[in-house]
Amino acid sequence: MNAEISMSELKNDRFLKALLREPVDRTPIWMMRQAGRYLPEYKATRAQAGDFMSLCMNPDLACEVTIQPLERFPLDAAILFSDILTIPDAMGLGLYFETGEGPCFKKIIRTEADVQSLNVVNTESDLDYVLKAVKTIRRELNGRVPLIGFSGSPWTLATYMVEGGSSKDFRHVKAMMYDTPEVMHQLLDVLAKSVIDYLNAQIKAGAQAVQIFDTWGGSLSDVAYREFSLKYMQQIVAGLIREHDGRKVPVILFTKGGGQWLELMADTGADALGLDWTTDIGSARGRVGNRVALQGNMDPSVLYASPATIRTEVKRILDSYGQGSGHVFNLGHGIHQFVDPDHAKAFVEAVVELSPAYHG
Ligand code: 1CP
Repeated sequence: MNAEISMSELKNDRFLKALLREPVDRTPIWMMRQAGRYLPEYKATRAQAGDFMSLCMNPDLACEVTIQPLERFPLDAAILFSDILTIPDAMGLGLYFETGEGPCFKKIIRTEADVQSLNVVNTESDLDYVLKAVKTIRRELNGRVPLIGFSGSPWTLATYMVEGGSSKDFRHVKAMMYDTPEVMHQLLDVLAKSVIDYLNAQIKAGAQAVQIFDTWGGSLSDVAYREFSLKYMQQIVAGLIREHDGRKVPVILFTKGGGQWLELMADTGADALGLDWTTDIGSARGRVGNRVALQGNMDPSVLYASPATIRTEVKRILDSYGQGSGHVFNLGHGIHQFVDPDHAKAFVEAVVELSPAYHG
């Protein structure tokens, strides 16, 4: 009974259908980092919150910024406003953001003793602000579009925890991985357990699909990717709730720079794979198309070009994927902060206008 009520409540489900490769009237679209600094209204709400973490921890304001891009563009999904680094923060690392710089941690993880000193995360209490945001957003969306929950992959989270913030060369985390692989595995194991718990809690709170962001998996060698990133994402996929409230909860895996591992990623049992722009989506479909849906994959920098060029590139990607369901349009990575919102609009509208020809 519950199931029927929530299914009928969803007014636009083409995103969930495409992830399961079910027929749709047109290709659904959302944008990675669709709530963010390219939107003046986001900057205003963030200023009102004081800083980035206060924005994440305030469910009403987090809800407000989640919905902002939906008010501007005809998007087919909302993504929870939060960050992947909430888990390391809950483990006791003390996350903070210096203005104009990336994320930083007060405590850094480098040794076995450091790994053992990590707090065991209790999602319901330590990350309850995230679950409250999920519930608030679901209520406010009122079935308009589905809500995506997310987490970082264990490897990607580990890069920030060991480096102490963003990194270009991953020197400390890679030294740890090569010199003391057993310590690296201990860390990844704790992270994988926390991610499973965290995503399942988001699903129970109302997330209708989940995405695992493996932003830095592409920095690894082939062998290292399998052992230190893929293996843990596979554990996570196996541990997730796959059906809730009478509907499947699709899982999307996104490894940036992961084009060479698509078959292995499909083997994890995920429903969909996120593609960055370096892989041709048509070839990717040829390799894995019967097993998973594909999400992507326009180069975010195309949004710096004119609306006419953006439209041409959208058409090229739709042609490359070809006829039929199983494609969720997106950027190959997050939208850049200096993009003109009118160009983002031209992008979304091009997908809405051009994609019906590829269905039905
Ligand atoms: O100044 C600000 O307002 C902070 C900028 C910002 C934003 C808008 C950060 C700090 N996080 C976020 C929100 C966010 N982060 C979302 C929800 C917004 C949406 O999609 O609409 C999501 C899904 C993330 C995920 C995230 N955080 C990832 C994975 C996705 C990706 O882009 O690869 C990563 C790597 C992070 C870490 C992080 N948090 C913030 C920044 C600037 C970064 C990246 C730092 C780096 O490049 O190393």
